[in-house]
Amino acid sequence: MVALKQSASKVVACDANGSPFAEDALKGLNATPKSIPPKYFYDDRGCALFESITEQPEYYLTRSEVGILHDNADDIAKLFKPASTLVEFGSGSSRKTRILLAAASHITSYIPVDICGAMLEQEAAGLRKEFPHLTVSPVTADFSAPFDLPGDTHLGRAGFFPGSTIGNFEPHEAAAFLRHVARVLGRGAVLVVGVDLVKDTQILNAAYNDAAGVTEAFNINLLVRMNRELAADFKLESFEHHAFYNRERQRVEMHLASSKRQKVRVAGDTIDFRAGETIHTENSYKYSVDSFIALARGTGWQPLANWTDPQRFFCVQALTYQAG
Ligand code: AVI
Repeated sequence: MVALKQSASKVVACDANGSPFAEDALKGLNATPKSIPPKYFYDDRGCALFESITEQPEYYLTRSEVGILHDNADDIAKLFKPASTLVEFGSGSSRKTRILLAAASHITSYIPVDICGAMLEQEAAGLRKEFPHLTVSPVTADFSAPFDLPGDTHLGRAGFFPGSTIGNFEPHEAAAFLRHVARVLGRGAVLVVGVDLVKDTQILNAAYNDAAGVTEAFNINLLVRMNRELAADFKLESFEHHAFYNRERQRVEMHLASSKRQKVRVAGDTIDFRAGETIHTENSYKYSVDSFIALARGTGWQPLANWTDPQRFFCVQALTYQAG
């Protein structure tokens, strides 16, 4: 389905020939306009750069969401049924989950789902020590594709999808993802989801153009990765990081712009670039509280509550699924 971040997970390393990465890159680079799915940002270096982005002063998203979770953890915890199972879609380091688990001791089972099995096991071991009453059952899987929940989780199921990763889906893909979550969790489920909000263009542009150049390095790392894994010969100095808010589409777009006319070899193919032509590498959709609720309602989820930070930069939404 969609170009997803897969949290801090690492995309499996690929050979240049016939690999999903080679196939997706060539498909995108031979299309007009050119694009590459953003899931390919997240090799080891990309994961580390993303962690660093979340610490940049301009990147308000993580700070705002963590603040909201801290300030409202008790209210969020009240929405979970006794002996609930919490399923996290794309758990990464489970940092934000710890805030919920600490406030909700009646969550007795936690299922982190992530494509990166090694990180899952490491995090699971830490969580078992920190929360001895908690059964931690990691599932190594692509969280946007069907997967089976382990164990007996019928008592109460809750989902957690923080980080505004939902914003990296096209809106119709976000709707498909919410339907998928409903299928995984079932009737009566609660879903807590982090959503970045529409705001002043300058604040959005700054968040994706931090002064330290970390987001730029994150974007350029896609070329580094293609050079290494797809036998490509991108000259890094002839591509520029472009990130800007597209007000009409309510999304921040990231591109890599070719500063000149050039040819690049990628996985045995030759790709022509015009001067100024870009590779579209990511969309990050921004919602209003109400537009996200409308999207969720359209997929059968009903709003239970929502919380924003004092600046109304970010929103944590709680939804329930009673249909089906
Ligand atoms: C993972 N995702 C929500 C981030 C975002 O803000 O769209 C990825 C990112 N791209 C550039 N900076 C951060």
